[in-house]
Amino acid sequence: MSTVLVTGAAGFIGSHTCDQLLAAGHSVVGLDNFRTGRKSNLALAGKNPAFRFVEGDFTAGAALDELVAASKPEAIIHLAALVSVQESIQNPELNFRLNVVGTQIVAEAARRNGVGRVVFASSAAVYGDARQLPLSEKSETRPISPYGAAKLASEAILLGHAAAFGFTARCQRYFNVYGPRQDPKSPYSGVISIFADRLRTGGAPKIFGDGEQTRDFISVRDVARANVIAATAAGLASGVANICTGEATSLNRLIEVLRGQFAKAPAPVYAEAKASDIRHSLGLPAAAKNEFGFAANVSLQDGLAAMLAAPDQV
Ligand code: UD2
Repeated sequence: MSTVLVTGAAGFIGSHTCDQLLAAGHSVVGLDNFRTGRKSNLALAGKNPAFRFVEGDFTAGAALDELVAASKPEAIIHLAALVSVQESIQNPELNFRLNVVGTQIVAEAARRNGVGRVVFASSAAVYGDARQLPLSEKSETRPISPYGAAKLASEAILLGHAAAFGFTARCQRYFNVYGPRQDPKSPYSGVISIFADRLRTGGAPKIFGDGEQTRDFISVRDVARANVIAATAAGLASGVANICTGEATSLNRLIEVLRGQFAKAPAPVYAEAKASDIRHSLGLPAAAKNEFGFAANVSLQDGLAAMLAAPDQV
């Protein structure tokens, strides 16, 4: 069993990753400054004696280095980030500090303390508005936001460090992640958490456009499992992999599944399409399968049911 340090432990993906690491018998050191993470997300992890939580801003001073030196993790899962694409456009400087400088600090802490592996929360945003689908890791990367650019730069920083200093870096390009604990309140929240929240409170979901746009929606449970495997499976080489299902789902189909689970759910209303929207996004999941044996296995029905049953729970 390993000790794993998780940055951004109180976040949506971070807290599920901690829960699954603990369930698999690993020790976890969780770090978060609650900028966007929430204490309540760690309710389950906090009950486990193998979980230790440290509150703090890892981009300040030598805090991360000291924590890594003291806790001697075999792996770091680096999920702490400025998570909103819109916020990166409004505040590119902050995006640079949290999402690029932050990664450099993690890479250096790994090098100085001989950490064997770093797993990084990258994003399909590195591809930008792709012309050819499905997206493979060999597809062209053309970010169209400071957020996407920072994720791509972070991949390069970690892969370069890993090659030069002899550790393994795994960059996980998450597609559209959904599930319990995703905050529906922000206007930039993922569409599934917004729709689920509307239906739960008896409101009609609003679809921008004709509803035929598609996304590759992946359950946070699958994403957390991909993180655990990438951090703890023996003998992995460095690399980049899409974390996706390989299945395209339209918003109309999504609504159909959601309404199937809410007897009295109102029909959606259609509004003007957003000019900034991309029409389709779809990933090829082969690399994660070939390189570390990960394949998504939570169906959209099951993933949505889990989210609707207990939006704040595991
Ligand atoms: C992600 C980013 C977005 C932008 C985009 C670039 C998030 C949450 N969103 O958007 O900021 O960078 O990638 O590719 O990180 N929709 C509705 N009704 C709603 C909410 C959304 O119809 O109430 C539509 C939305 O217009 C889009 C689809 O649902 O067509 C998916 O939206 P999303 O924000 O969940 O994800 P995405 O990939 O468009």
